[in-house]
Amino acid sequence: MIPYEQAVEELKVKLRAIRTEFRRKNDYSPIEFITGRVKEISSMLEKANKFEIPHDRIALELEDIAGIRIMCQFVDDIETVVNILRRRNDMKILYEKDYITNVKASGYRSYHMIIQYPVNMAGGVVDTIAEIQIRTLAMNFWAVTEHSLNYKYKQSIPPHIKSKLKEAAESAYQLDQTMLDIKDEIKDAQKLFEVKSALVSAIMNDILYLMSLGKMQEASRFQSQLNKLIEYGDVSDLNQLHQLVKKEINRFR
Ligand code: 0O2
Ligand code: 0O2
Repeated sequence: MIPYEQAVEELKVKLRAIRTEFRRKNDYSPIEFITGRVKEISSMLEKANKFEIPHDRIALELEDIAGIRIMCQFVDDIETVVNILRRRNDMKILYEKDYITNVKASGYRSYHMIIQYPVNMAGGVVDTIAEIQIRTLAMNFWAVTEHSLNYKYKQSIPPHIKSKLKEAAESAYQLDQTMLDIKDEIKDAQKLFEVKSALVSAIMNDILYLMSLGKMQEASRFQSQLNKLIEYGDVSDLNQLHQLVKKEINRFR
């Protein structure tokens, strides 16, 4: 399992870096969060038995031993993420499955990319296969819930629960559509939050610098102004305070 564990760990780090990159630029990130796992042995054996895969061929035929899940806030973020992944040169996309256009009979929606990912082991490069599932938070909520019911009922969920689940899948899809309608509004609010928190960090850094110059009184005055603005101020108030702190630093430098 070592190459698969390595693949999952590397992919999580690399894909989380995409989110960090967007956020550092105070930009909206199409990725909300990422999880990853190596398939449980019991789950591998169950799948091998279902598809009559001989145990010595499991590593070759099961494509989701290494699994990565990327969660997005909005349906159209999925396409953005897919395009980002298609452009990467550290993985090779073998094929894609679009269960968003082609909803599964269960109600399952998600976009899957099966990739080949090389892992550098002590003895050389090992090509692993991994499955990347890309879905919205609503699709994920539904899939995780349905998955646990499948586990409980050993794949045969009673018909009345099955039909409730299909209804819930449609509601989740409707929720995604409604959220898409107000996406710009939500994105603006989130961007504003990023800009404000970047400004607060910059002011805090400058206040600490003033302290390091021994200007405790000035620093404490700015600190109490900042405390008020964190609660009630807007971006322009914070900008003004930032300019004042910088001016003060220049005076003492
Ligand atoms: P942050 O800053 O919260 O994004 P590991 O690599 O060991 O750290 P592992 O074992 O894969 O991570 O953890 P897990 O439980 O799969 O979760 C991975 C990340 O997804 C964690 O964040 C969780 O906080 C985040 N996460 C899980 N569920 C949700 C959810 O429902 N909503 C949101 N927004 N995040 C969730 P990080 O990467 O540790 O840091
Ligand atoms: P786990 O526990 O998530 O690892 P299949 O023919 O559907 O049995 P196949 O051909 O390998 O499976 O590929 P598919 O359909 O793309 O499914 C791969 C994975 O997608 C599944 O892994 C699930 O994680 C997810 N998935 C597919 N269909 C459903 C569904 O109806 N409900 C939920 N909740 N998840 C689904 P595993 O192996 O089932 O399990």
